[in-house]
Amino acid sequence: NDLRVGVVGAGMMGADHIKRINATIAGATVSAVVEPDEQRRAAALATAPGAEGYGRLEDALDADALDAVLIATPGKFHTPVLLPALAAGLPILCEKPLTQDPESSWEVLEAEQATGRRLIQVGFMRRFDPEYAALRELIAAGSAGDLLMLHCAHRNASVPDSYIQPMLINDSVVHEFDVVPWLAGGSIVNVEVRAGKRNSLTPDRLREPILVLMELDNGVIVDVEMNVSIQFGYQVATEAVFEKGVARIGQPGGLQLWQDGAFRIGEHADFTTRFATAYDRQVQAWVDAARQGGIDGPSAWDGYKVAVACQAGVKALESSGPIAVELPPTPDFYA
Ligand code: ISE
Repeated sequence: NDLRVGVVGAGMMGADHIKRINATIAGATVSAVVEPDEQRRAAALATAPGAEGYGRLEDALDADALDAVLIATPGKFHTPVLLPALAAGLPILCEKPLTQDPESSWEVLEAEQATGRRLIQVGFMRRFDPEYAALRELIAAGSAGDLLMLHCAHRNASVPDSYIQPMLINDSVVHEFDVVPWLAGGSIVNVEVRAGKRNSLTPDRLREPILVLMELDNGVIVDVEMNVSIQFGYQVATEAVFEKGVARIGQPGGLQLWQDGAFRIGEHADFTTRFATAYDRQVQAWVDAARQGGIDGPSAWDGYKVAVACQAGVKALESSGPIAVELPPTPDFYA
């Protein structure tokens, strides 16, 4: 039997996941679309034959319309969806961030622990990107020597009107806060943000690009260029510096064209194509695990750790110098 997935939130990511589940993912179908906005709900339902529409998750739960929940609302709406989904004992794939701050993330951890099972997978999809996975293997294998530094570039062509200054951290660098420790095998001890010359093309409400510096407890240092008005396209790339070499991921690929005295290669316009393979692999891994009642990917504890790093990152955005990232001991449940 297919896993009946309820997708909560039918914005850009929700609509993308609905299409993905019905077209690409084996063993799952979208059975419910939960979206308060009627127009968006209708548009999503038109792409999901057989699915029922609901305004609230509770109504879909009352109708026994789903076996698992994919949460794709903006981060500030995650807690009120996570709590009833946990109470119903359903496996959950929650788009990043887990929640907006460490306090609410802790509340979610407690609710998950009360169910006695790990039910929440957080949508840090970069862990499912083949190149990130290859770099992690290289680091772990040690064949190029120890990892010393990571230079990360995180560039968006532009951002929507709803994107405000703290989202540079909470919505964007949130990914590096998860994937950097996953790659480098340490945890973040502090975060610093430097803002240099402002891009005159960025919206008035933003001051960027920014340079985010992180120090890990294993001595590795990391810089992230966070840039959301780069105009030309979407680019997420990393250069890893080892004792005996350098590795790069996220370089443009595909068709190369020499014409009219110039050389061209394509670049992505946004994350839906750049990380399409990662999203596919992430959702398939989750569906396979959810059919057995579990998860297969970043946990709620990973989500909590990132929330703590984001809180330090936002503080760093508003002050000068490094801000410490202080984590409580890992609860036994997540050890
Ligand atoms: C967006 O919300 C994402 O999650 C993308 O992966 C990220 O690159 C972008 O900067 C965010 O706004």
